[in-house]
Parts: sequence; structure tokens; C-alpha cells
Amino acid sequence: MNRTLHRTLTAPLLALGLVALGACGGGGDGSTNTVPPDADVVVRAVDGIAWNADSYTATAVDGKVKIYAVNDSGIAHDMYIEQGDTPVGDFIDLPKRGSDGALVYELAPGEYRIVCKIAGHANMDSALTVA
Ligand SMILES: [Cu+2]
Repeated sequence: MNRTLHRTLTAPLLALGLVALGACGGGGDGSTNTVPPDADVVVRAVDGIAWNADSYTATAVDGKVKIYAVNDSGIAHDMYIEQGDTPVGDFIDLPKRGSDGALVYELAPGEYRIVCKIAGHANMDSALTVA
């Protein structure tokens, strides 16, 4: 079912591959999107309606945490930071494979959640611990 998607991705992935080779040590697996070097947290939506980790950690700098999110899966997602059930700041829209975005959140040290609010995606609920 993803045949068209794969075909449209091949060319850009090949082009990006050259760039990514020079920037190893970033995220390891996943897409070849360029991760902002100053990102404190990298969150990847992966196949299986999941984030790529159950928990993430970050150290706030001046109360701020920069979160980069990228869609490495074949379906749409969005990424919200919540404290309890309360959204914090804006969300990052990840409508298709390769979609990405970065936002700076003002987060006091504590426990947060990284969630996707798309119907049926309740599994995408990971912990974010900010020190
Ligand atoms: Cu999702």
C-alpha cells in the first residue's frame, strides 16, 4: 500500500544521504532528515503507531528545551507536550513521512508526556523527564 510513497521518497532520500553521512552520531536509525544540532530532544514517530522511545530526557537551558520531532512512519501524527493532561506550548504537525519541526518549550524541571492526539494513537504516549 506504500508503493507510491516509497517511490516518491527514493530520490530525496538519496540526495539527503550524502548530507547525512557527514553528520553521524545524531539519531542512528530512522530518517535522514537533518536534526538541528541544538535540539535537546529528538522524537521520532515510527511504524507501528509509536514513538521511537518510551521515555526521553532533557536538561533545560535557561528553562527552555528544544524538541525536534520527525515522522519516520507512513501515516500522519502530531506531537504534543503535556504535563499531566494539560498541553504545554504548541504542537508539531507531522502529516506525512519526512515531516518534521522543532519548537522551543519552556519547561520547568519535572515529568511531562509526549503524546500524539490523532484518534487511535493513544499508544504514542511517552515520558519526558526534564532536569
Ligand atoms: Cu500518531
